Amino acid sequence: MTAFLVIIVILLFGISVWQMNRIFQLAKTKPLHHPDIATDKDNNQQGYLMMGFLAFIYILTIVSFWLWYDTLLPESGSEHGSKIDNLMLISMIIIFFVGIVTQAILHYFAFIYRGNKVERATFYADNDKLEFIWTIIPVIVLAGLIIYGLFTWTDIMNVDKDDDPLIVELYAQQFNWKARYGGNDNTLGEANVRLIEGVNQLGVDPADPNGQDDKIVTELHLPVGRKVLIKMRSQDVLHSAYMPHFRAQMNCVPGMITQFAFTPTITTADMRMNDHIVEKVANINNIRKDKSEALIANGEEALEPYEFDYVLLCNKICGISHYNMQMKIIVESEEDYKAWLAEQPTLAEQLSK
Ligand SMILES: [Cu+2]
Repeated sequence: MTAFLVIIVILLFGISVWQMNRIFQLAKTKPLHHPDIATDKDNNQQGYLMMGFLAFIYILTIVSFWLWYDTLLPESGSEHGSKIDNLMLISMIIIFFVGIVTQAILHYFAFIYRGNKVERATFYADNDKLEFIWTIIPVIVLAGLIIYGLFTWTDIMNVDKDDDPLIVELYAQQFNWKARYGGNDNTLGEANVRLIEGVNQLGVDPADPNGQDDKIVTELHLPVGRKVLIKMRSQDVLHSAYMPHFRAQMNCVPGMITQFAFTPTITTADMRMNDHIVEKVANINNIRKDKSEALIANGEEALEPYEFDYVLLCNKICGISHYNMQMKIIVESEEDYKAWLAEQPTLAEQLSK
């Protein structure tokens, strides 16, 4: 693979040197009938190629939507998610509308005003009215989008203390996640990387009474319908806690605590029955089935069938195993959540072992 890439790079470098040489040759003044001077036939050909390219990018866009539309995320599993989805949808509609119209105009003008031997281009310095129009329209549209985005952002990021959110810490390290619950008092004990020792892998201060009942786990369980305030720390490098199904993402920065709050609205069990998810899972399992057949033919074990789960991923390229830095998230009823949490040992219990 590396050798292949090296060959490609050398080849492209050679082509660019050759092309640059051609540009220098063309830049030299030549007599009117020199073969390097474009004829009407060349201009026509370039003009039609422009229109052909316009058709190509439109067809490519339509085919991409057709083939990969179903790889988009399913319905959001959090309360604020629909606001992000709306913001995204409106931005995309504007981008696509502007893109489609300006590309059409750009290519059409290149085609209709392609060079020919008899006509000369008009020298046209400027037009204040036109420039005013194409400046003011983007200003208004962009200002509208930015203001709408800022309102959405503050709406999502403001945590109302009266909501009594469940406090959970997400702790990032190369290359795994750990979660820490505040225990019965829903308060996390102070922590610092300098206090990491033995089983106390998150550096929770043993002298802080709030930390005694903290619970450290490797799977995130959340009760449906309750706001959760996630506090993030990183042990080593920049990571990013990314929960695509909840439309939530926040950087984890060594030396500081960042936070994000959201309310899960759909349990894992309900999400598994969502039509879009059912279709995705079936698709993945079809691919797995084909792979399994190849594996069995090689005398290896077949792949397990895939089942949907919410997932926490790392969205910052943080090192060699970044791609595998993930944690399962389970959204369940309040009772199931409480039963699960009761089974987890507290930090005091872990430390005394
Ligand atoms: Cu990471």
